[in-house]
Amino acid sequence: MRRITLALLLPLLAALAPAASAASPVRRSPSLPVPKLVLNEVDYDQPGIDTGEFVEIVNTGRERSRLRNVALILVNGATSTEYRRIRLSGPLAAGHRLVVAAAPVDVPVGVRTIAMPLERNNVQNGSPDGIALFDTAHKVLIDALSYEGAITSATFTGMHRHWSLVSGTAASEADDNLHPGSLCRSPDRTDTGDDEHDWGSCSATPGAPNAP
Ligand SMILES: [Ca+2]
Ligand SMILES: [Ca+2]
Ligand SMILES: [Ca+2]
Repeated sequence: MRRITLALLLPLLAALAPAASAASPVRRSPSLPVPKLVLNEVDYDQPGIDTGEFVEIVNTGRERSRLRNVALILVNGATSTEYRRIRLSGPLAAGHRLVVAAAPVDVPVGVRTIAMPLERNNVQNGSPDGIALFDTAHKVLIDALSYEGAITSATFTGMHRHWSLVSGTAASEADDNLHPGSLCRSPDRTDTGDDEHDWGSCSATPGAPNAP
């Protein structure tokens, strides 16, 4: 006859025991904080066909940000409604740049890129049109730019609230298809809360500090 030993009993007792772990409160990871990001540079118009569009984003916070809840939303100024959304992803270290770009845009080694969905004409040329960085989890507008005019009552798909894409006075500088330049925060990353003060014309520097 087989002897019942403690070694045999332990697995049986464990199986019969109430599921203590199931009764314990479920540990949820805390929701991600709203990242500290700025739209830092935009090239929405190029000579010829617009195949080199990009949007440069900088993590201006002190912590690494996780971007899975952040969307780059493009807004049509004719209707003040969203016409394109590009979901961001992955981490972005403090001070680092992310470039959302069409395929031909070159960035420095080590700079992350996220592809725009189309080969050309992803970003409308005004006027006006707008770009928003939006935290979809907290429903917070992180940063925005309205160019070639002021969009002050934008709506995003699936939301009833209206958002102003202007901080202070709208930027008066515009991109164009005559010169290979961009719109950028100048000096690099400057954010005083007034778009007219902060945004100017630049040489295009996707993934690198802005150069007037
Ligand atoms: Ca364009
Ligand atoms: Ca341009
Ligand atoms: Ca740049």
